[in-house]
Amino acid sequence: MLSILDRHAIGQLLRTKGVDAWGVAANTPRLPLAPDYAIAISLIMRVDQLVVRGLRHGPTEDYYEEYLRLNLALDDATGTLVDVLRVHGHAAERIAATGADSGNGNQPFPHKTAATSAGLGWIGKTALLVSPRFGPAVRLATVFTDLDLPVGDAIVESRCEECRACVDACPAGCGRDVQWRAGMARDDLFDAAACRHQMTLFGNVDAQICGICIAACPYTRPH
Ligand code: B12
Repeated sequence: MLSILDRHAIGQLLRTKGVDAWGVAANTPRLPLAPDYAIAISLIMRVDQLVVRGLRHGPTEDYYEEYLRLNLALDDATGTLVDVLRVHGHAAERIAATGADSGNGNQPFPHKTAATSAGLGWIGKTALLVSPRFGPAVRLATVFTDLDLPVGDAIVESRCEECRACVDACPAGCGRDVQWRAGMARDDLFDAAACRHQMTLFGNVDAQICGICIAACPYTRPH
């Protein structure tokens, strides 16, 4: 049991849970679709690099396994963090890695909103969170709480500049080659319906996933 719950203690806890990066965002004023807590903690787990390399032409079984593994690991990390926050007398609620169980009807809180607001990255040209350390090869989850923590500097615009690697790689042409700014409507950036349809076309994996845009990003490659 952690005796003092501060940024350092939370960092230690999250490391033991396999979290690769995390940050804190202010949730006042309330972020779109967010529950009513002052603080959002954004968690990142990196997708295995070897698995990402196999994604250049479409999804693989290995990627699907990794996707499931990361969703479970993220949900374990957020579940533990919520438990620890509550034991210390704080209100806390987690948003699951995937699915629509945020308590906001059918629309989940978008994890990317907390991640950019915490300064963990920006939104790229195919609407993914691009971490400067890991590229878009990450999965995300979020915990909301009333614990007072120092917040990160929000990133409010894209750093992709002229790069259009993900736009050119996408077989469905989902990216519109637009530079993201915080608050921009997703449709101005990205065609989610075309992405969703494309994911039904891959016959080799029994799941609706893709990942070509993740593999295409120069930030994904090890440097
Ligand atoms: C529904 C869904 C889909 C749908 C729709 C995609 C979409 N972009 O909306 C479909 C089925 C098409 C899809 C596809 C994929 N998805 Co998906 N999906 C989700 C899910 C469950 C909900 C997303 C949603 O509906 N959001 C509503 C829209 C409006 O928001 P958004 O586009 O997600 O995010 C916007 C806001 O965050 C806003 N924003 C960002 N910063 C800020 C700051 C401020 C202040 C404001 C106001 C707004 C703002 O800009 C973002 C971009 O438009 C999330 C999990 C979650 N709860 O976030 C995963 C999630 C977005 N998916 C993810 C992934 C990886 C994928 C796929 C690669 C599939 C795969 N695993 O193979 C593809 C690629 C899609 C792509 N290039 O964007 C990851 C993204 C990781 C990352 N690096 O960004 C998520 C976060 C899951 C996770 N736990 O990691 N997905």
